[in-house]
Amino acid sequence: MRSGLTNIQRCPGCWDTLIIMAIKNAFKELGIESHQRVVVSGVGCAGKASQYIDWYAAETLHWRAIPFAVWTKMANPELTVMAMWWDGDGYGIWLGHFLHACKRDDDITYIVFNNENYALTTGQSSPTTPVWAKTKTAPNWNTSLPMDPIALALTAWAKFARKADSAKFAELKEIIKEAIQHKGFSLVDVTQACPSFKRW
Ligand SMILES: Cc1ncc(C[n+]2csc(CCOP(=O)(O)OP(=O)(O)O)c2C)c(N)n1
Ligand code: SF4
Ligand SMILES: [Mg+2]
Repeated sequence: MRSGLTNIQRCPGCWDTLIIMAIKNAFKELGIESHQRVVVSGVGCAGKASQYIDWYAAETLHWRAIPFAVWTKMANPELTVMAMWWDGDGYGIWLGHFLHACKRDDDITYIVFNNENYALTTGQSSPTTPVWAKTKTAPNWNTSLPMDPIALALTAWAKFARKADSAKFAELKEIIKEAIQHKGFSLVDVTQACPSFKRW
């Protein structure tokens, strides 16, 4: 089990690797080369993911991946810009950035690694934790219902909002390709297994 002290090492069998590989393969199949793309991440277990592959990358603060990505796109509209965020980060601490990016229809692709908990900090409830789940901050059960990211995005007028699953690699890659090709804001909310803390 991870210590929670670093976001460089990950637990054996962590499924975020599959999401990263799906993103990498999606770019490759679309013929978008490393100098044509920028991937921005926030803080979370996969925070360093933006640095694992040969793309221009920025690992930003916990809640700044979307603004950084939007500014990057404004500075150079020729670039394909992606923001990688996590459920606690993107739907909790700085939900506002997400909703306003939907509303403005910023031309970025937004991939959320949704493991339904705050994993880097060792397994607290996040905005998407199911109500029946037991977590470090809910030892009996969660007392509130989980947020629905797709419904939230649609409420804020997003035109592309899709769910995907890291266990269905081929489908995940195709959805990511569609999201990258979509002009305007696109959300892909990826259900991610977290063997250390998500036991539901
Ligand atoms: C501004 C700020 N607040 C809190 C933290 C502490 N922190 C680091 S990771 C994390 C939770 C991450 O959960 P999530 O966004 O779901 O990513 P995961 O680790 O589950 O992939 C928190 C609260 C921080 N780094 N910065
Ligand atoms: S998401 Fe879960 S399994 Fe993956 S590194 Fe974090 S704690 Fe470990
Ligand atoms: Mg999480």
